[in-house]
Amino acid sequence: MSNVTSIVGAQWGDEGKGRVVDYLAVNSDLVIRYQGGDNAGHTVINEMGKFALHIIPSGIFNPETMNIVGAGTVVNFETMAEELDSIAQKGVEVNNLFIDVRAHLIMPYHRALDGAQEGSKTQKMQIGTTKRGIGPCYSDKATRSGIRAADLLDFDRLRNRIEMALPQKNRELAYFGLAEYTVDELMDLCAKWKERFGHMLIDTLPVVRQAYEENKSILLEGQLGVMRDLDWGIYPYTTSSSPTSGGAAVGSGLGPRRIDHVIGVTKVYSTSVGGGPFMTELLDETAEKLRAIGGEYGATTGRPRRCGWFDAVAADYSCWINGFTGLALTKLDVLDTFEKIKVCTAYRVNGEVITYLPETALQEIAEPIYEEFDGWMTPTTEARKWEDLPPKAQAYCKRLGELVGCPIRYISVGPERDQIIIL
Ligand code: 2SA
Ligand code: MG
Repeated sequence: MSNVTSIVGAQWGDEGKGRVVDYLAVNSDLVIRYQGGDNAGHTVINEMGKFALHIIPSGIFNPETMNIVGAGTVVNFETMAEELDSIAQKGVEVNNLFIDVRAHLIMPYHRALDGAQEGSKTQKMQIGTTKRGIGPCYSDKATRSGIRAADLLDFDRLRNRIEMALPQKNRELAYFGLAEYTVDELMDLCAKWKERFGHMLIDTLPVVRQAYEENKSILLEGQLGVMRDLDWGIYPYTTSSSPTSGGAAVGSGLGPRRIDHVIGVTKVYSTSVGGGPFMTELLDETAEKLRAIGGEYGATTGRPRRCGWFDAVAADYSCWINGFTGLALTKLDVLDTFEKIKVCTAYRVNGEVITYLPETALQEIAEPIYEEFDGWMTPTTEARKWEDLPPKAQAYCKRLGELVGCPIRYISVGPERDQIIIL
């Protein structure tokens, strides 16, 4: 029996996927990061230390696990080199890492253009990107002018690709008053990348297929969440790829029917970083308390995250889009000192009460309608099984599961690897 599990962010990103993947990776043969780039910030704390992973799959800490940066990703070799060095310095073996030759390369012009495009927008229109060049790189992928990892393996082809793509990129850079690039300069950079990463570039599909056929345990690791999905998120305030379980199939090379479990990871409150509607956002001292206790700052950019109550309408939408088979609730302990806790169960839009998630424009004017809970006012960080949780915390978790319509499989009560309850 195969065992393929896809780990998906059920909210706006930063749900704590890193800690869930880190936990599950211990028993996985293969971890595949299926989309996105170094915009992600997966915080993992284990016996080797505290890490913020950006592009490297969270299975890297387990020497037995093979880690793949999948075909659906966009890779910046500059930041990947820094990331690899920083985790290697803490004693983590980084030999078990491979990158699919189909992955697209984030070129220096992508990063420059990301910042410039954002900078040219009015504040209201700004997406609040991480300025890592994600959007511009996926744009080039879509227009078929991208440079792929495979191109590094054939320098004649690489030169042709760069010669084809660069004139247009330079026109865009010039439009924003930015420095242009020469073909030779980019070829030199690519030569440097090839030297460092060439041995990791492989066609991962035969490996993935063999692992599947040998009934290995495979984990598909997404980044961000459904609400930042290019198709189903709060467009245009989305990322440029598909964090959903559908994206997991596409980006990893495992057809949808081969995915056995889809775990939706969600905090027991909400956070969002970047622009766009966020219905349950709080702008008062409750938000500050959530931010302070939850450490809600961007793991990549350090930006303070917007904070609010759990949005069950958005989570239900997320469950439908992804077909969750189980939920992982994270950061339950963050609510340990809240006397009252709220959950959004409907919205009021133009005077009408709705219980489904509308499109972006209506989200902008949707007002949350809340159900209120008494807090448990007891530390939960030491709980290791369901029975250890205070009854009010149990009631809260149960209600979240009911509202989302999905069984709860995991509850995390702290950042350490063992601070997790399995149901
Ligand atoms: P991009 O850079 O083009 O993908 O940005 C598009 C939108 O997606 C949001 N986004 C994120 N949201 C949450 N977490 C992210 N990763 C980092 C973290 C973010 C950070 O883990 O904390 O450090 O600031 C992430 N990456 C992108 C982004 O805010 C845009 O709204
Ligand atoms: Mg994150």
